[in-house]
Amino acid sequence: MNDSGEVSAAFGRHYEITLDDGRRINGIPRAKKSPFACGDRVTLGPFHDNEAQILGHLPRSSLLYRSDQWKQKLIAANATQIIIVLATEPGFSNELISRAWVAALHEGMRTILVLNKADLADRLPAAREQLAPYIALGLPVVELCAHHDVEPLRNFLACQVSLLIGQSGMGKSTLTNALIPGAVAATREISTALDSGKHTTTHARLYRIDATSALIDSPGLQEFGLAHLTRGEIEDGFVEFRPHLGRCRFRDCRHEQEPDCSIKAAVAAREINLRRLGHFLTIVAERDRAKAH
Ligand SMILES: Nc1nc2c(ncn2[C@@H]2O[C@H](COP(=O)(O)OP(=O)(O)OP(=O)(O)O)[C@@H](O)[C@H]2O)c(=O)[nH]1
Ligand SMILES: [Mg+2]
Ligand SMILES: [Zn+2]
Repeated sequence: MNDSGEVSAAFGRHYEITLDDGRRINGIPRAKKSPFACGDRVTLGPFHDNEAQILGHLPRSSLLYRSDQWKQKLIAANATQIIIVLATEPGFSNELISRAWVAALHEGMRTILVLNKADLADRLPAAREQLAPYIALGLPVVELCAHHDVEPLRNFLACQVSLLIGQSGMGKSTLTNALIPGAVAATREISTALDSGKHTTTHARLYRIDATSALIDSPGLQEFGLAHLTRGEIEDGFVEFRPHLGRCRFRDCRHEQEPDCSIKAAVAAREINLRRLGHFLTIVAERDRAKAH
């Protein structure tokens, strides 16, 4: 039987594999294109020193990725939930929350929001207000300060493979270091302060907590293209649309300018947030442009 292991870090062209006995080796994909992601269970060829070829991956329970018209970027495999990390400062994008949530729903993953940097008290009310539409839709929001107390999040990690995801500078790596004993993920303090526009984390890394739970820290992202999803799949990701779907006058209604559109009626009745409809229309339009190429 071949050796197997788990991808614990994805560097693009090569991977760190943690073997079942805890040893770490360097995994090299056979093809130039490397179709593996952090969290993948992989089978390995013979070892040479500390290196082995990756023969393939086992079936995945989930695969989170983003894509535009040119390429797709794997984020993590086998994660059971995403934790979208937001902060009182710098500002965050609601559209990115909607996009990540759509992607997670499509993969059958749970979504949790963390509002970090709660210590910046003067920014807290505005951030809370910005999150109100998501709270109304039932997404759990955990407010905390990664520098002082991460306990509010710990209960959410049990028996889950959790992926920390979000824009750069929100505090994903700071959270990781606080949650995982011995973790030394680089945070903004350690990387050069001059490079303020740069992402501090450059590759995804998985930290095993125990046999059934793990935490994945990932690089900050600005974009979350969903070109790989169909229009219907994107629609499914807007949970508040569900009671209204199939009730528009036209079966192929795009919920734009059509008459008797039940989604627009729901917006007028304040049952659907206008901004969320905006996110939906933007994502679908972008996806259609990508497919047209
Ligand atoms: N005031 C305050 N600052 C925080 C808190 N958590 C993190 N920070 C700071 O926010 C900055 C960014 O933190 P990182 O953990 O590097 O952010 P990241 O999300 O991992 O960023 P990328 O790796 O670039 O995606 C650092 O200067 C942290 O010290 C917090 O709870 N309160
Ligand atoms: Mg980081
Ligand atoms: Zn409609």
